[in-house]
Amino acid sequence: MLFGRAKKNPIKLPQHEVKDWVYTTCGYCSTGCSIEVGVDKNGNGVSARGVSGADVNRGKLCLKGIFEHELFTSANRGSVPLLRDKIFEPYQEATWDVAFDRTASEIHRIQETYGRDSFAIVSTGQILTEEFYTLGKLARGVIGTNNYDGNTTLCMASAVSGYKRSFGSDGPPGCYDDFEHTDCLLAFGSNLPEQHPIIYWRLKQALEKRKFPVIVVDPRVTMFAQMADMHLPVTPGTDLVLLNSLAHVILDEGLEDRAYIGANTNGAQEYEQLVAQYDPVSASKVCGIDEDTIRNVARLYANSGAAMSIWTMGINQSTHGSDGVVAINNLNLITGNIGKPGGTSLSITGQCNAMGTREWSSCSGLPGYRVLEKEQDRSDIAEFWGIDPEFFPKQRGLFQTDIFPAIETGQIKGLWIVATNPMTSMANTARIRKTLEKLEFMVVQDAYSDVETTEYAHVYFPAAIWAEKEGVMTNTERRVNLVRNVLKPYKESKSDLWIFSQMAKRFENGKKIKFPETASQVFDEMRQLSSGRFLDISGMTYEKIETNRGIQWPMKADSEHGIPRLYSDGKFNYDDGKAKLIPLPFVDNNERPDEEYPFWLNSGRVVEHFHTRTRTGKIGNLNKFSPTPYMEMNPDAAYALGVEHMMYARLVSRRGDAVVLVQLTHRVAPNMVFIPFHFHECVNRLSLGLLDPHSRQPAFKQCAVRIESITEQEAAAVVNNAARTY
Ligand SMILES: Nc1nc2c(c(=O)[nH]1)N[C@H]1C(S)=C(S)[C@@H](COP(=O)(O)OP(=O)(O)OC[C@H]3O[C@@H](n4cnc5c(=O)[nH]c(N)nc54)[C@H](O)[C@@H]3O)O[C@H]1N2
Ligand SMILES: Nc1nc2c(c(=O)[nH]1)N[C@H]1C(S)=C(S)[C@@H](COP(=O)(O)OP(=O)(O)OC[C@H]3O[C@@H](n4cnc5c(=O)[nH]c(N)nc54)[C@H](O)[C@@H]3O)O[C@H]1N2
Ligand code: SF4
Ligand SMILES: [Mo]
Repeated sequence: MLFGRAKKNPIKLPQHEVKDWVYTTCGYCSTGCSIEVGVDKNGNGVSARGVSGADVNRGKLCLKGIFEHELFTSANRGSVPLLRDKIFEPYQEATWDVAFDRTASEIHRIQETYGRDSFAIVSTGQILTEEFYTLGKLARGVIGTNNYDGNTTLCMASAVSGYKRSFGSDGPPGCYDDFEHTDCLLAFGSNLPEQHPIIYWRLKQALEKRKFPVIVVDPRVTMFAQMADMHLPVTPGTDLVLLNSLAHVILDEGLEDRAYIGANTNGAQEYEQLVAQYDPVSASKVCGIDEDTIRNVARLYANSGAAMSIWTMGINQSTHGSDGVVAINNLNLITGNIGKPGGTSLSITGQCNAMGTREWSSCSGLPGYRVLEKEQDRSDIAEFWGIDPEFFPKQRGLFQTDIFPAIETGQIKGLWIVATNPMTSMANTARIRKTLEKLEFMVVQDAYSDVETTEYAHVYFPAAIWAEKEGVMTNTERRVNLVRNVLKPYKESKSDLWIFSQMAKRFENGKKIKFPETASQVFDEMRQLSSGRFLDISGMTYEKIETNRGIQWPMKADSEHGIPRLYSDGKFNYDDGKAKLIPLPFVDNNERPDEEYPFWLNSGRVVEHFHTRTRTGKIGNLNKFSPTPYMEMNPDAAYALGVEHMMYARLVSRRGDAVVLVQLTHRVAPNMVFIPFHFHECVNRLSLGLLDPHSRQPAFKQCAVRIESITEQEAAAVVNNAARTY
């Protein structure tokens, strides 16, 4: 079957005989689409289709989901554990027992020599929730390191931190169904049509039934901006100023919901004093949006019966990411738009199970939204696991982005990387490379053996991927979805769950704590630990989740359904039940364009690729749409520099340089370039990644670069070199 552009690069779907269709959930983005994998008579995954009765996607899939079955056998899947004494020597194949023994003995040696926290663990948002819970048990209860965190610090940390500051707890309060009820949608730094195509499709469906204004705030003319009623091309990194100014207009003109503010919030007075300073005239000079537009949007939002805000990385990946989230929450609190149909503050999550790690991995504390700082939480979990509560630290340790500098300074000597590829995804590649070279020992656990980070590892654990295993994942709208096991793990690769429980056996506490063998037994533990809590899942079973095509938490033991929205009763998770209105002064600390580095460097994603391309880079029908690193550049800026369309150019920042293919487009302003971050040795060679003070999330979206045209010979040398290394 052929579809897409019939003549140029059509998508080719070969015909296959499908024997069974097996229900599961897509493992790429956080939308959480129900998917059926077609399995042929030899047990191979040969096709995929959306599940029509599923509330999330109603039969649709985006192109990543359509080809997801191809990743089971795509190039360089890890097939057997690998070991070596020194980095850069060739790896030797090993049995699992030898690989586990070597890793456990290195962890013991490092912890005995330098202290328990000198061994760090960095995980992900892309394994199953049961695996997260089990890794948390291992990290917190068995190995006992406090330097344990995930790549979600690159992704959702600002949303988590902002929700906690405003509402007293993490947990996105809204759902996709809110599109059906809203009277105004404000989207910040989110390119929904490319990054969450099926959530976008849900929005389009709602708009077909009932027109309401869509306003997109993004410095770039994204696909989302093109379809919007209003596009606000905000100056990079200044959303906070815009948000404070919107609130200024609402309060100044008396458009706020006084009754809601009075009944459900604290801190109104201090907040009002602060936003009083952000009049639209002064704010427009900083955020680049003219004063009348600020006033119009503020009035539109406040006068709508129900108004909602969504956001993604344009807000989170900023030096004031957490403040940006709190500012969005503030806007919704003063207009009474939390927990009501169509009135919400909904962070669009990134990775398929970034929510699962927030809820259950113990990265920032203990399972089930418990924290290390509370004695009761420590003793509850210690008792449940059967260990001494004193084994737990009394405060959380380093965030992922602080773990790397701690390796640099010698505080951390050993590292276990689970399902993340920092050599490509962290800012300032050269610095990360030097950092990883300093480690005495590193183990990488990944579904692919060719991830760039394995170049610096001593041990490689080949992991099973996606539907080669079973368990749940939580999507953007708190919906717990089931990944049913479709195929056996590839060759000798094993599920992350099995790997964690085998490692536990090699430690003292691992003999005290039970590590159940099956995912459903682990799920039962989580259900027990969730009972009566905010994220109660005690009413769920795998069967119920499959039958309902996903269930939103909370779902108590005696109820038949999940709850679509949080805080509908106006009761928040602070002791007095009130949310906080927090004053947020704007601090301008970004690296900004100047004479030497005159362009903003913006980075993000394209629809056909996922992150560091370990998966999509190997799937022909996806990779062919963007096989090489490229940048979007404004034609006028290019003309001034003698740079041409489809020629190569060099970018230089204070960190390093990169050579990329130029694509001329008016999507970006003359003082900005945009580069998808999917390619190794590209945008993150240049990026700075200043950290947000609350969430420690890097400002991937802003730094300064200059652009140099290069000769064809120079370009050819770089491209040939890149072709050799990939
Ligand atoms: N196809 C595909 N889908 C994905 C992923 C993928 O890799 N590929 N990854 C998933 C993950 S983990 C994530 S986190 C999400 C990310 O989803 P998105 O956040 O939607 O994607 P990005 O392209 O990273 O960034 C979104 C927009 O932020 C804008 N931006 C930059 N600076 C600013 C600013 O100062 N203010 C504002 N308001 N906007 C700004 C950029 O111009 C960009 O258009 O996508 C998920 N879905
Ligand atoms: N410049 C710039 N940099 C960015 C961003 C940006 O917008 N701009 N975005 C940031 C964001 S939001 C994110 S989320 C990060 C993502 O950055 P990474 O987490 O480094 O990216 P991935 O390529 O998704 O890495 C996940 C790895 O897990 C492996 N994997 C997949 N499934 C499994 C499994 O079941 N088990 C195991 N063990 N392995 C598995 C994959 O093969 C892959 O190697 O990048 C960040 N970096
Ligand atoms: S929208 Fe996300 S969850 Fe749905 S098919 Fe595409 S990648 Fe998978
Ligand atoms: Mo992300």
